[in-house]
Amino acid sequence: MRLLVTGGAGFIGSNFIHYIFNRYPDYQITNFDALTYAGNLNNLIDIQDNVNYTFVKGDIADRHAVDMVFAEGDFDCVVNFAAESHVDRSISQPDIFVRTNVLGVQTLLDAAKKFKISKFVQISTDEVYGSLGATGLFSETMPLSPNSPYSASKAGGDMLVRAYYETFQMPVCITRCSNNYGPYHFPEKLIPLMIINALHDQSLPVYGDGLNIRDWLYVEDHCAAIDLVLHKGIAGEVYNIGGNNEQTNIAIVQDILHQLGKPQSLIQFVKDRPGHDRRYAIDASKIRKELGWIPKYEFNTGISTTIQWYLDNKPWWEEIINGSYQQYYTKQY
Ligand code: NAD
Ligand code: TDX
Repeated sequence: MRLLVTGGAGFIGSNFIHYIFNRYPDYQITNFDALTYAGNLNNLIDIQDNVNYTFVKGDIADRHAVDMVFAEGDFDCVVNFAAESHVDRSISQPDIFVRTNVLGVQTLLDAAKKFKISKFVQISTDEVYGSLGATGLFSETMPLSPNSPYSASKAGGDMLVRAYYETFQMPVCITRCSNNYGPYHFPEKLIPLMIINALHDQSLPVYGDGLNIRDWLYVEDHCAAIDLVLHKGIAGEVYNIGGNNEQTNIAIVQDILHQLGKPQSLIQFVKDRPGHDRRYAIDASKIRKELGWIPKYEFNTGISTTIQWYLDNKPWWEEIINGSYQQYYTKQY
């Protein structure tokens, strides 16, 4: 298999490349990534010299660069992780989200069509469905109702993938996963931010009342689901992915402080995120039944493993928080 992974230097993409290498050591992987602030080749340092791994720096919205990588790669399949992924940044700077998450997807689809790719997997998100009330779950047949510029741009990408299936019969699948956590998670996101702030005895900024709910999944379980969709997913189908693990933000933050032996007084309630979705919860019965996906990690195990990873990999996150990310974070508060 010759596989193109776009956005492979980010959080989930780099975990996915590791996952695929462990499971299919003979696969040839090309990682095409623009190396934005979120892209980090240190995530892949252990495989950078592997003969079956190639890194190409490039932008998915740059047609020339995309055509070049497809022409050289002779790929069988594409998995697209490349995206602007942080909701807060989409509120202050929506333009780049539309460029990458909509135009970038269309550019990749055109190349996949031209080079007759046999499977294109678009990595989307549960956020395209909008926000839930106290009950109910997101199912694949629900109308899309995105509330942030991030989720609206992801929904735009999904609509193009759908349209290329309907119009050109392209072999595409879409996955919509809930919140991931685990190694290599960029420290602007809730869980790594809270771990790192706690380790520095800095305040932990909880938006609003802290009672917003997310459905958390350990990243390796997400990778296993994508593996199944890549190999067995039916063209034109959407697969929801989630671990039935709803948590309020405040419960997660309290747990992190408890596990690190830090005082709960570090919690600071701050101004709410505009348009903050109240609750996400996934019905993943389709991928469980049709593709046989079973998540392996309980939240208790996954969160402890994640906290330990941040304790063991201080140089990885120190390099990030000492760089340009610091300017963004200082501007936030
Ligand atoms: P991330 O921000 O950690 O990584 C994104 C990667 O894409 C980075 O390596 C970045 O350099 C690259 N990239 C950005 N713009 C690019 C462009 N124009 N061209 C090429 N590369 C570009 O994101 P993540 O958390 O790993 O998310 C990966 C995908 O999974 C995204 O599509 C996201 O919408 C989706 N997703 C994320 C979560 C989550 O909880 N993190 C949940 C569900 C779905
Ligand atoms: O400092 C914070 N304080 C806080 O209370 C941050 C960064 C977040 N939060 C809250 C907002 C959310 O309710 O925690 C929750 C999780 O926030 P994020 O980590 O920013 O994730 P979220 O907005 O839920 O989106 C994530 O999951 C779906 C990813 O960033 C998306 O890329 C993915 O599609």
